[in-house]
Amino acid sequence: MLAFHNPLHRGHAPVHEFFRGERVPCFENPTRADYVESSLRARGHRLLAPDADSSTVLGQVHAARYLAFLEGAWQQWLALDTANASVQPFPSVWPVRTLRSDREPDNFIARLGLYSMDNGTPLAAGTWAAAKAGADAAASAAFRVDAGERAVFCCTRPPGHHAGPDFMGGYCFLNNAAVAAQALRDRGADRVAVLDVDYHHGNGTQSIFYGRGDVLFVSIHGDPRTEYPFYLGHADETGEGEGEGCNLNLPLPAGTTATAWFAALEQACARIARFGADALVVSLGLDTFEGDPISRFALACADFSRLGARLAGLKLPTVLVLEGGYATAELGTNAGNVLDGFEQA
Ligand code: OKP
Ligand code: ZN
Repeated sequence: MLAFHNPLHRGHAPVHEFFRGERVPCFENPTRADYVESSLRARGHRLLAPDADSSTVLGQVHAARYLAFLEGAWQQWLALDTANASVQPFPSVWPVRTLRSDREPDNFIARLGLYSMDNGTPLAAGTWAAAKAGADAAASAAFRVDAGERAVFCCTRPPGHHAGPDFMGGYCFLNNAAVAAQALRDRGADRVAVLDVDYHHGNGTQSIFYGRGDVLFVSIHGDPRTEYPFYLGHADETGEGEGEGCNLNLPLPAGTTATAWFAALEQACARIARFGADALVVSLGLDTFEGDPISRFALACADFSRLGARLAGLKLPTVLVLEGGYATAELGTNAGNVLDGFEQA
């Protein structure tokens, strides 16, 4: 399968995140992409550098003031203190209910809170460049599929599906799946389906398309009553306005194993078929794997081949975008199994 990699992903390498009050090494780190890339090369897949500029599409899925903040954030952090080059900024205050989010404070940390949903999404020197190159990879994949390629994989990090119209969160900055879906719409697909199979609900993608009837969002994920992102992803979220009925959440309890998970996948596929999509974008999180250190489903390596085959069965031009997956040593195997399962179906 043709794949785009992200030549700048390594510049996004924050050192630590918070976990139960302690600082721990980042789960979302550059070795993830290394494992996936080397597995794909070993299995004979082609890896190209992005050849499209996602700027226009980014302006359609994210707010201009959020993009401007993200692009300049590291420089503004350094401007506070040159010693900040080796320190990670974290938000410490957020505009929750009753507080105003329409005005940007001057204070950098206050603006970081305005544009963040959590304190688990650290910035590094190369974050903007990495996230932008990842969005370029997603746009490149969409353009290839529009030009007739059956399926294209986007092997990129940081992930994107928690990033909403105007905020970062859950290790995500720019919503790569939304970029791919919007790029497909711009190139003439009348209806696009986004299927999110990451363990965590893709709150950002849902929010970006919630009021739209031209993009269906379907997600299978850990029940937000117990799992991140907690505040979105329930079954009663069905879309609004033009988008009413074009959002389907299939939350499953922690501990779910293959039988129940693939039953939910059948429901998802039935909804996508009924929608009459012209193209499919898959938010391919691999953290449903039984060995994942921060997730609680139990798919085995072989289940990812079955997933790939089922996705191919939808018979739609398909962009697959890497999201989560933190059992790094097995990440290459699981990504490769999806791609090979897809191609051998
Ligand atoms: C991103 B993706 C523990 C951090 C957990 C949230 C998980 C983000 C998952 N301090 N952070 O959907 O795989
Ligand atoms: Zn995830």
